[in-house]
Amino acid sequence: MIDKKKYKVLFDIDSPKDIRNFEVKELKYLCADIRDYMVDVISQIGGHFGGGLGTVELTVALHKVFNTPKDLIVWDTGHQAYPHKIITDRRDRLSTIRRLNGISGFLKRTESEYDAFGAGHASTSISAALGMSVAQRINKTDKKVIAVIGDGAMTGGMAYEALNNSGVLKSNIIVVLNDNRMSIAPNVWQISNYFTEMIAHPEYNKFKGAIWDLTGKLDDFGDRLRRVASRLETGIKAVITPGMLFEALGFRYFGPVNGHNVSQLVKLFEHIKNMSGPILVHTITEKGKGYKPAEGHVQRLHASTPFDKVTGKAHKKPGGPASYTSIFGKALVEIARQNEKVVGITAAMPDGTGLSELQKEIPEKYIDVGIAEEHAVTFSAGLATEGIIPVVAIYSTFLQRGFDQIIHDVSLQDLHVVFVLDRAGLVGADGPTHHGSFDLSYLRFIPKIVIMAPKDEAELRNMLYTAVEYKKGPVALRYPRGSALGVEIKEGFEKIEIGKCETLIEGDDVALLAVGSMVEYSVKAAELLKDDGINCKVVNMRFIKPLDEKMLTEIAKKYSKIVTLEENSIVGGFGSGVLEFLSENNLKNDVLRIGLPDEYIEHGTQAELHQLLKIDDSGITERVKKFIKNDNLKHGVVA
Ligand SMILES: Cc1ncc(C[n+]2csc(CCOP(=O)(O)OP(=O)(O)O)c2C)c(N)n1
Repeated sequence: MIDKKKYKVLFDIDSPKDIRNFEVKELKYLCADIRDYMVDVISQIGGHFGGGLGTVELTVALHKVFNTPKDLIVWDTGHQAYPHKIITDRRDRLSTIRRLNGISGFLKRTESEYDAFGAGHASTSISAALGMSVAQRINKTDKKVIAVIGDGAMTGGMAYEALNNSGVLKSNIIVVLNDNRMSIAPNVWQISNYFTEMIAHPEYNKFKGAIWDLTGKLDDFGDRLRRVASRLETGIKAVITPGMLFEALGFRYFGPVNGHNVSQLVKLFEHIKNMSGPILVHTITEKGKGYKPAEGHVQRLHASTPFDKVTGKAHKKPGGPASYTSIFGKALVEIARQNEKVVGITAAMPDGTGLSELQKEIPEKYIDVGIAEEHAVTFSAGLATEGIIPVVAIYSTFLQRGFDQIIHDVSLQDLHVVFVLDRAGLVGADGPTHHGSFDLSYLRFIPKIVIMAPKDEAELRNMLYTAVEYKKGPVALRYPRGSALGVEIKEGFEKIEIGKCETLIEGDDVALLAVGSMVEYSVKAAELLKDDGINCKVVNMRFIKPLDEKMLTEIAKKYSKIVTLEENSIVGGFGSGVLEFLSENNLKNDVLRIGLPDEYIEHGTQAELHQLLKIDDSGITERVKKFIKNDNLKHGVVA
């Protein structure tokens, strides 16, 4: 329960308009309240945490100076926008964040008129804001447009494409670089080293000799700076500032400024608000600011399950089976120890993907490329040309970013790259921006690629081994978020025959062909259906590509009714593959495709969503029963 009386001003505010009536010196009370409120609420329910604590002053200053919602603030990625949500009509619903029917953990246009642009995936803000700013010109309107982007998101290539384009278009756009030197893990943004060295230098813009010396100490960038400095030197005066990079791209650079000094921020935004052309404001902030336990553990408190407010420690969860993520992380270390060619690649998600295990055990085989999934894929292709075996661990949803690279740089050249897609299927609280709903569809039509999905953690280990040993071209391995099944894990690894499925249960009435996470549900459903006198054959397909065509033909000849089950969109996924095969072979079975419907699925727990979509054991049971009775022959539609 929240005690409203303990907050000085937070509950006097109904919208940012009220903030505009505050004296600047009063804003610090609001900032303190927002911080306290975030700690009070998020410690009880969990959610993204550290990022938002770092953007409190920035958020208040932006809403104080700019006329939102008319003026447009575009938040990058979105997890750091909780303070924005609190002061823009969602304060009282914060306790529902990321829960079924509650508000989203990210920005969402349908949720509030203050959310100018949806977010969830990183590095989109400058592009979107630039589009909005050009629209002002075309529409002859005068809304201000502000993008707020983190230093982590600045490791993504799209941010530079947008910066470059902003300079060319000379559009009126303000980019606020929220630099806390952290991604989820410590950031790998090379440019931040440049800032640090520049800023740390006591007289960096006074003594060009000192700067000259400094640029010489910077590796690659040093050469470029040296060239630019030398050109400037021949002009009137040679001055190098931390903003030179942005100045070169056509931005006016302001900073670095203390992003926790709200009055200074207000003053600065007032000063630049009516300037034309691209402007970059560089704020230095601290993730977890103002909450001691988070200041010490910013990585842990990027997002957290409910935690103890005093210690910052997450409440103990009851023990259970290890997660697929950690099983993968450990298996990769074992494989990398046996095979010196194997390296692990992450796009800024060492913990999320389990690669932190490799980082800890064999650091020289671990590479973090930043939030740069496209680059991760082509970089891996380059490694593969030289006989290295890259294991690229990227969440299903984020690999969408590397789609063309998988086709053009990897598959077309038959390069052996192993893609490991964690969070394949519904991820739960992160919702539609993060669900891994599409990977089977966006990978399946790529010629020759091998796609597999394990039914449990023992199979995951063997599939990883099989993928590393495969050598002929790209292999993708997908598995869901969360705990594995707790099955016994044998020492060592076994190769699995490519394209070979396994039958788990024999039965004569209907065939359930399942992949990955749906295998367990199918086995349970088969048990339930037995009580109704329906005997199911249950097959763990293992491979989405190549399909086990021999087995499929046999099944199609024996069973008039076939059910396909996958935790992927039913459009273009495994079930579609089965239908294509049957059709091409003139096999005319009735097929029910069970999977994710052709729509975006909101947030909720994984179990809640599975139940709602009728893809859990009882949902499957109900739908198969109807199917058997011929009530539900509309292929693939949620009954
Ligand atoms: C394309 C993409 N890849 C990975 C992620 C996962 N992710 C969420 S937040 C984050 C770190 C962002 O760092 P930064 O932009 O500096 O923001 P901060 O958390 O420091 O405020 C990452 C890697 C993502 N959201 N989008």
